[in-house]
Amino acid sequence: MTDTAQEFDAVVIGAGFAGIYMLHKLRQQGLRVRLFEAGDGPGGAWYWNRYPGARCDSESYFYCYFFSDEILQEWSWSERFPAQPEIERYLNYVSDKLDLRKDMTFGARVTTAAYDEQANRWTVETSAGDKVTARYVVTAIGGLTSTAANLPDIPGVKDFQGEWYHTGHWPREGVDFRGKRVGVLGTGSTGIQAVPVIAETAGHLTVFQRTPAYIMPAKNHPLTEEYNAQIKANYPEIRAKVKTHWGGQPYDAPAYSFEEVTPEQALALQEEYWNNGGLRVIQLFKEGTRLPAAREFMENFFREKVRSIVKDPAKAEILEPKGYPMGAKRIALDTNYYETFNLPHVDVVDVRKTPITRITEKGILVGDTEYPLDVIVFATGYDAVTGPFRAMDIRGRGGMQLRERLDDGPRSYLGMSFYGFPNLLAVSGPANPALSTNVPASIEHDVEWISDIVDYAEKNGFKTIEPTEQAEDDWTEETQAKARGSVFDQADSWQYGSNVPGKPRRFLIWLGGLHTFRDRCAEVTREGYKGFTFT
Ligand code: N01
Repeated sequence: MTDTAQEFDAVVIGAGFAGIYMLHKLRQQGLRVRLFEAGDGPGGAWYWNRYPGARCDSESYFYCYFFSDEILQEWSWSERFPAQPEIERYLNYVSDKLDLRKDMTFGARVTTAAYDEQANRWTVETSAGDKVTARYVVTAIGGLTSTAANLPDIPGVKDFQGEWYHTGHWPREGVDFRGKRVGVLGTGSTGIQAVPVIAETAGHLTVFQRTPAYIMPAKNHPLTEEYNAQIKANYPEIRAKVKTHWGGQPYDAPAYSFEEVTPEQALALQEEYWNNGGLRVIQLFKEGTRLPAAREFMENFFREKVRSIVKDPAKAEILEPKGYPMGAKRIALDTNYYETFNLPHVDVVDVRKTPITRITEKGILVGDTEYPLDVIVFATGYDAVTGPFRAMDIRGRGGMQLRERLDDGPRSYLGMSFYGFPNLLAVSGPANPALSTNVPASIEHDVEWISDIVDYAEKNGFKTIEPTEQAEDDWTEETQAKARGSVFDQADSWQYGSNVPGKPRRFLIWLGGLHTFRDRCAEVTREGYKGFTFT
């Protein structure tokens, strides 16, 4: 427990990619900082998400920090798409390398942060009994966080007598599926990664699918020393590309226009992208998923792939992505997902066609059919972006509740600050581009921008940083305007908040792209932090 009497310059909440770098930056500025983390070690999302098959969908050579050449050169990734334990090791390595642990308190979930206008200090309390004060509070809590795990409101969900787990709260010691009847509910990125690994040991596996995802093969493989050496030699160029790319990825712009290639060429290109693996599929054509003809072509290609891999036509029919346009929900990466349904002990049940009636003591009732289960795995996602903020009691000027401010959807200025909450800053908060990009790249940007504005306030003798209400209103509206008419508008998804009953359908992410966001934030800085007031 951290000494009750302790006063800090800044408190950072969370020890994932964002919190680790934020702590480092603020400490470099000479501030006295304390970081609180609910888990027992660094990792954030990569600490909690230790479900079977958990793996990153971005390639390891750019799913990492770019701020330190030494770290880039010293650390070597072992696989193209790193698995959870390796990313957790990486974040532990960075924490040790920068000697951050001494300023981190683990096993302490921040419950309350309250602003005292008179003293201009925040009082932060944790589940472990810590109570400290600070001038600044920086949230680094992520948008898809274990505190906001989404357990579906299916009747009887608490009646089940067997074991059940949510993928976002996976037990450290793992789960023994050997010989058991397992049900997986949810077929987003997480379920798709977990299913093939669970099937390796389960006695019988039933996958309950409501919406079939569009899925690309990861084509994951180990990385050779030679490849890593080449990557390390190219890091200056890779970093430059990350900084100018829409999604913070070191990829070149698409070279082909769908309208300029023949159908045969389009097919050959699509096949090449499929064989290379990874999420670049929607970057194949210049038109992306915007041109309906290009999108339909890609959608049909995907369906054909499912039919060619899954031998049982009835299963293939259920698994084929349909009912919404590709790109309206996040495309997933798999390793042997479709192949798993060729195993005799693996079934898929279409719970869109026949909805789940209830969860019983013994299993899941779909229509009138009960599926008896020993274990249920809920891969049902998150109350994303606003959920992790709403899980804390954050009170600003005049007792204003951030939770209430976020009732109607995401609200912020630049996804990093909130009107009414002086000196509360958020790395990749609501209405920020991070979750539409290579997240560590967005995080690095936000951490550096926050560190700069804090530095500006400190050097100019200002005590508070706060956006104007107008700036927040405008940014909040712009976030919705950017999503309106986009492909996301055509489906329910966590990005729209429509995966959680009762949550308003408001887009949670600023969709302008990371390169544009960098420019916008730089412009705000250039214009004397336009939209902010300092006192
Ligand atoms: O969650 P999801 P996730 N009855 O919300 C189903 C990131 N991520 O944990 O689509 C039946 O996408 C729901 O069905 P439907 C990534 O950004 C990253 O998989 O609502 N089904 C859906 O199938 C990702 O997008 C990596 O019809 C119900 C599933 O549960 C985000 O995390 C790896 C239901 C939830 O899918 C979230 O992914 C993994 C109900 N009542 C995840 N309620 C990386 O590689 C929900 N579902 C970095």
